[in-house]
Amino acid sequence: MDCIFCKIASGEIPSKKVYEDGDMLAFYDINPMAKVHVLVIPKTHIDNIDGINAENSACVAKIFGKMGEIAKAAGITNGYRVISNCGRDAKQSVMHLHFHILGGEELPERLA
Ligand code: DGP
Repeated sequence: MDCIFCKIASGEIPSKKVYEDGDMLAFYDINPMAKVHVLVIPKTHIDNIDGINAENSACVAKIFGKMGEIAKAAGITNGYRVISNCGRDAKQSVMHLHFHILGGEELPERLA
């Protein structure tokens, strides 16, 4: 499968990493939408939120369990927003489940 985030997860495509373990990777977004913009992905390929099920949801729970630690490691100290675009109307551009962490500054009331 030709998935850019699978290639980032495997290290085939380099990224600026914030956190990594066997199940997930957090790295800086190439096109930041806030002063700090990190993407968190499961290493296992899941297309998007619609692809989460009872068999693969443990990695998603683990990602959320680490979200605060990742935000802190990226230098966020005063709150953050987590977004996951799912499907065409949401303008999902990379078909590998990812969670945007946005922060490092006061965010507009509505970014999503
Ligand atoms: P979304 O629109 O929710 O599918 O967001 C995809 C994000 O992925 C977008 O903010 C830009 C980012 N992105 C795409 N390609 C790369 C890449 O090769 N490296 C990094 N670091 N980020 C990427």
